[in-house]
Amino acid sequence: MKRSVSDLAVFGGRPEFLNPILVGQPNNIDRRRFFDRMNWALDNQWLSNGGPLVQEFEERVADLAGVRNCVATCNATAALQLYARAARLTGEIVMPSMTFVATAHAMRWLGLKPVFCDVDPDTGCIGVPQVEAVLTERTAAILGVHLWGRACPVDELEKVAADRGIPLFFDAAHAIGCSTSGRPVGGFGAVEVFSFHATKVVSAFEGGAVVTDDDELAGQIRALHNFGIGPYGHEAGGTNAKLSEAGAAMGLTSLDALPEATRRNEENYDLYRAELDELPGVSLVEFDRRERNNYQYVIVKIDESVTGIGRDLLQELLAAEKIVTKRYFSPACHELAPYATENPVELPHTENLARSVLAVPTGTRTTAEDIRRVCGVIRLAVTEGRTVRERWRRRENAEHALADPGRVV
Ligand code: T4K
Repeated sequence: MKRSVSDLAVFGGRPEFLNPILVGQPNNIDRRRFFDRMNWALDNQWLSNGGPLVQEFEERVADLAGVRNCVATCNATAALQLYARAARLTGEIVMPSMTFVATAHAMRWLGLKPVFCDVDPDTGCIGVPQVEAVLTERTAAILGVHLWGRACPVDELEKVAADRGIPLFFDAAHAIGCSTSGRPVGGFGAVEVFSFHATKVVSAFEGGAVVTDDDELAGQIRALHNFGIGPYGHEAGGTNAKLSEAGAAMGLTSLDALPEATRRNEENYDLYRAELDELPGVSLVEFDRRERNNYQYVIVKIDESVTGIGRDLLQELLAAEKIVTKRYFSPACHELAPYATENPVELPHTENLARSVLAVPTGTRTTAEDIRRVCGVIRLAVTEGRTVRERWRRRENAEHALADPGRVV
């Protein structure tokens, strides 16, 4: 247990962990079930192109999302693009900047123009006022992101989109197994898109899915993800965005483990809360307990004006302790190339959030003891925030002076 600033690894102390603990560590699965599925696929010599495991995976994802159709894909980025192609979108897509850059890149790659709007400062999601501030006659669609698994205000956004006569769709990469107003994420807007990347609560190694109640649209997306082949062939032709049977074997096994992953994630979240509660300048982004949540992203907010230590320094200090956190999402998309130069905008709430949030390790590999130790380091760093910052500044100045003896510091 570290007691003083000198115990911190950045100042020469022993790192808190011998082996790194990471945000995004894949959740545990039942390996026997996974290998049974893989052996079955290998025995049957059916490895891709909508095989039985992909079909089963699609059925189970559709069930969970409460919709009629699911098209499994190689990742969520491609899934977003498939919808944009199927819907023949051209022009501007209104979306948050507070998201993984994949959301914006997916659209730009197709020649669409991401138009970033600000977010609600509490939820990090877009809402009606933020969207209305940037809607123009060039807006082709609204793309909401259920950030950190917390759903956007779907009903209000659906109304805005309907009033304007433009489609609304959702990047639900973080939100499998979540609900809003008691209804599962998956059935809102024209389509919703899940990610099954290795770091997600349900993983297919790499993978994604488009879910929708629109049978015609689902048919078109299914064709588009397989070179345009099938009864719903599309003038856009098609691409190859299929999920493999190996991915589906993993996805199914990961779905089997979802209840346990959710239970453990919730316990972890509660422990972070208990450990960090009442630490001035530190708060956790809340989950609405009336809803179903997957609790996959535990987001700590740091208010530097109170703690004296900023989020970036805290992250650096944690990294030295072998605690790997992620700044989901900083810089925000509008601050990144190519958007920062192509379409400079100011989004105060987004910028504030992007500067202050840190995703901390959770998932089934993270133990209660790990969390207590992580929180112990955070507590020390924050309660001694001003001392840490000052010592860090002196250390940096000394390093610069060594590198450049003539420099005045
Ligand atoms: N929309 C949103 C809102 C998204 O968050 C994402 C993806 C997408 C769309 C696009 O979905 P996909 O097309 O990927 O299906 C990671 C993921 O690569 C990315 O999928 C995810 N969001 C994003 C939030 O996180 P990075 O750049 O942070 O990955 P990386 O390599 O730094 O790894 C993250 C952490 O996970 C590290 O602490 C290491 C750990 N990790 C990672 C992998 C791959 C492991 O422990 N094991 C692993 O196998 O983007």
